[in-house]
Amino acid sequence: MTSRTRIADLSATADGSTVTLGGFVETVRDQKKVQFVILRDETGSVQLVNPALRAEDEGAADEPERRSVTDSISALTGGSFLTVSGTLKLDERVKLGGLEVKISSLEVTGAAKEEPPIADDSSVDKRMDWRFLDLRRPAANLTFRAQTAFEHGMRGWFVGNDWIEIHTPKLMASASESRAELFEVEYFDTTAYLAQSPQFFKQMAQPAGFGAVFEIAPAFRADPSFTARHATEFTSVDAEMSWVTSHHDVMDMHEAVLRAGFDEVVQKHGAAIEETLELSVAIPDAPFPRVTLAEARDIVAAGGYDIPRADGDLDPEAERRLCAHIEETTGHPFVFVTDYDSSIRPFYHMRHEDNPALTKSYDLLYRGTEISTGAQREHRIDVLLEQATERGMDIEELESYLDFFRHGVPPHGGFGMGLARVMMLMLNLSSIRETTFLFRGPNRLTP
Ligand code: AMO
Repeated sequence: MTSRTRIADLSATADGSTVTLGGFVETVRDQKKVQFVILRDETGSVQLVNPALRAEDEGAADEPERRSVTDSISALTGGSFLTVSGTLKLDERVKLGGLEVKISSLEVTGAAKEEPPIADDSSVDKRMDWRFLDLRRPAANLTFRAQTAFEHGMRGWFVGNDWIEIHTPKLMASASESRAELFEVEYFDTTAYLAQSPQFFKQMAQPAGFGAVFEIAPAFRADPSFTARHATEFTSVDAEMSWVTSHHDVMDMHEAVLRAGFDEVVQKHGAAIEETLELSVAIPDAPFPRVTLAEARDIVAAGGYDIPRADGDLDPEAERRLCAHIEETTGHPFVFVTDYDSSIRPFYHMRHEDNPALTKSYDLLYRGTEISTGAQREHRIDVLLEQATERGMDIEELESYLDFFRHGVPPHGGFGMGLARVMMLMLNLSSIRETTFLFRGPNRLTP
């Protein structure tokens, strides 16, 4: 293992120390009297300096070494990985962090054979073609650090509250959500489907007596959309817990999980996000605003917008308008929209006792975009069967799911949330392509 100092740790290292760094070349300035290299590692960047040999240096013991450093720098290609040793000099005049390293030895450990094919202003598609180089951008690096903290904060909440983490199969015998968005996979002499959601399996943990479970894992949707918020493969954060009395219990839990995630991001990276992305991330206040779908429709209509969808669901424009209204009136960037019509919700959502036309469900919107769906589930087998039949579901195909409800199951509910969507909105980025490590869409399967 190469022993090296991470660039972020240089500022806490004593002036005059000998340090070894490892990173990639961001820029080279090869001047007559002095050479400068900006080296970046996963924590930051630093200026390396190599003064030119002077007449009086000739014949000195270190002359061959210094000559070789100079020649190596002259031949450097942008993007090459280097190991560099040198003397740390704290110098306030240096723009980059007030320090620089005077090179004593340099090894090109991973040479770039060509200059980088992309620049910061390349198109998103081109950047995605060269994603491993695109990810070298400090903002991209920070995005995934923030995501790590966000997941860590949420996982910390789940584990701290004694939840069980599960890993459910991504190969399934039947659809769990709409059949329209299903990927089929040849599976020996039969057909399997890629899981659209861990919905059935996280619910199965309830009759298993697990109490409360979560999963952060891939989900697949054969959705041909090219929007900023759709992928064919995405990371879904799923939670499901027993003993809920309504979808409001699920929302209480959901906002606590989110706040724990945000808390971790703010603590670990709030300052860096402010500096690099020029935005301030705040922990959202609880409780988050909650409006019913009927109220949401009224709010949007009062703002002069006619929702074009025949089924009465909010379209993306209505979601944007609703969020803008909530933000304006409450200052809150999130809003739960509750009590969706039964006709536009999956068969497994529980309906209101006193009004079966409405479900005990919600969508969570953040800055104008849906990030999550949640609900109390129907756990009474006779009612569930009725709802599935009413929907024209293939009951035979559902048998193994329906079995979960025939041997005793507590009331339960949960949510599924797209990780990349939350990160996109939190960091004010334009697309989930920016917050997905390797994006998968209808015409993207590489790299
Ligand atoms: P739903 O289908 O609404 O609900 O999905 C939940 C959340 O997953 C994210 N998401 C997507 N992200 C990127 N690309 C996609 N194609 C995509 N599709 C969905 C969104 C969405 O809000 N089983 C239910 C959840 C539950 O009730 O527990 C479900 O999957 O952020």
